Amino acid sequence: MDDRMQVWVGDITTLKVDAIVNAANSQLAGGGGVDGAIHRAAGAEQLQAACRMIGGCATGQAVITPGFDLPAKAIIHTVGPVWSGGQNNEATLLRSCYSESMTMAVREGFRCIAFPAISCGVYGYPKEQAVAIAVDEVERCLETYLMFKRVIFACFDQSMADLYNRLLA
Ligand code: AR6
Repeated sequence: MDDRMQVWVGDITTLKVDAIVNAANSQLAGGGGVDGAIHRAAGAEQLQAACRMIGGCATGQAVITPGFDLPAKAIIHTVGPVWSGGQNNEATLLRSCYSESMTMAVREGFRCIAFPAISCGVYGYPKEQAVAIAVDEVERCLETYLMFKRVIFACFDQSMADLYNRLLA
């Protein structure tokens, strides 16, 4: 496994990295979960204004805003698929969230970014499957993007971190 991938347990909004990735909704309207935490920590009004300027983001795509009050320079907002049984292109769309976010980071010259477990909360993606896609796709991107120093999988709890650690071991 590529040792540039790391697992970390805690609140992603505290990370001083080039960019943190947000598990957003397609309206970029803010919400609960990690999205809510990011909006609060970045400064809800200013982040919402930036999101309104962009307008929206399709599932599997990524857009970028400044990090505002966050320690991170930028926020890459990506929209994960809602799990609806697995026959509705969920895996391809989730994979795309990771590759589009990595591509966006490279375009910005970023070297260090952090991902939450996209779609693993409200959107109901089976966690083991989601984690396998996350690790596989990030590893694939890192093979191409040699300039990356670190990709952090930020987990809210230890049980999620265990799923990543099992794959990265
Ligand atoms: N730091 C790191 N991880 C977190 C944090 C945090 N501060 N808070 C939650 N998580 P979710 P989704 C974890 O529901 O499933 C929102 O309302 C959480 O434990 O945030 O992609 C949006 O607006 C879980 O493992 O995102 C969308 O409508 C993971 O982050 C919708 O939820 C993702 O859970 C997106 O749903």
